[in-house]
Amino acid sequence: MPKTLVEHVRERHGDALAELFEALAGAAKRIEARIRTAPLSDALGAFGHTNVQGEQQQKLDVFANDAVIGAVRTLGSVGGVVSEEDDEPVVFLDRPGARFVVITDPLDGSSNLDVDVNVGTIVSVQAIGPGEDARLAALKPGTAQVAALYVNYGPATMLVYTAGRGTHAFTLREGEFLLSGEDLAMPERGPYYSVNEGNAAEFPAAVRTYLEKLRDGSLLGTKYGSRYVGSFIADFHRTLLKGGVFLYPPTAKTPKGKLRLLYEANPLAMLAEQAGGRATDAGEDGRETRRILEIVPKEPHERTTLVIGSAAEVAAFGDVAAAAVGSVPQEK
Ligand code: AHM
Ligand code: MG
Repeated sequence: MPKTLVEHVRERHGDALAELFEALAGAAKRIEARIRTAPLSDALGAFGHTNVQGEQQQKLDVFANDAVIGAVRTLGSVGGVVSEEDDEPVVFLDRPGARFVVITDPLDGSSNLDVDVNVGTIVSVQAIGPGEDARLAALKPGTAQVAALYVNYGPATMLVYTAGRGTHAFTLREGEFLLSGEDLAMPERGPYYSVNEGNAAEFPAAVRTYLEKLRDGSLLGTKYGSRYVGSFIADFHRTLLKGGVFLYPPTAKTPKGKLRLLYEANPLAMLAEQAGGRATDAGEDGRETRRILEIVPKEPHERTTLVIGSAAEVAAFGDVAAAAVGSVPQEK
């Protein structure tokens, strides 16, 4: 019998993190059960509220958010939750023993729900120091993350986590997340790039050049294929296992990128790096690229551009972006 998630975390990282993971895995199982039968249970469709991102909340967004918050609320080790779905962080009062703040996108890719395409849950865990406010504790660079995980509700439901000692995968079977891949290593390079090419006309010149060179094989010696689900977890999970690169560059609509630093880019950047991959921003505004995990956040819902994946492709993007710095006159 393969090791369970909780056993794995307890052995490597101790009781407190294992207890937190048990709670988060419990939330994932509730979300999974609800998603699997959603078309039969009136669980699909809009909830009728727009979140702080200006996006229509789906009923399942609200269910997933309640599931995550409800699961960790009773743990004395958790001081609060920052969620994509809540404008303000939820702070649990009177928690002298709080060690963690949970930062989450409870149901990422929810616009794909109505068409039965993969969605995911993302969690980043930051440490809270004695007396530290949960909101401020969340506003640390990704290098300070204690742990990161996602759940991919795909043909199999898989939970992938790191707590700083490798990236490990677990598959849900009969109510238990069981170890199915230990110390995952992202291929050094891969066959695919993944980007919403519908926005290509709005991408900076460096991004367009990079994609062209991947397609024609002049950058890394092979011609790249294209894959894009439009669910970050599905696109990242494929990139983790097969290699390649996922990009969300600036667009006219989202000049600072679409994805959120704290609960989308940071946790997946930690998982990528722990598997030998890399993650940077797209070096917008005529700057060179920055490592995602070193960006100092200013507010919980801030966005970033993102280039994440195998070491070779992300490094090559950095080279193309650096060559473009200074070649385009910047507006004063
Ligand atoms: P969401 O958090 O509102 O679900 O939005 C995030 C999703 C990601 O899952 C995905 O990578 C991205 O939006 C796709 O955006 P686009 O449709 O612009 O390509
Ligand atoms: Mg989301």
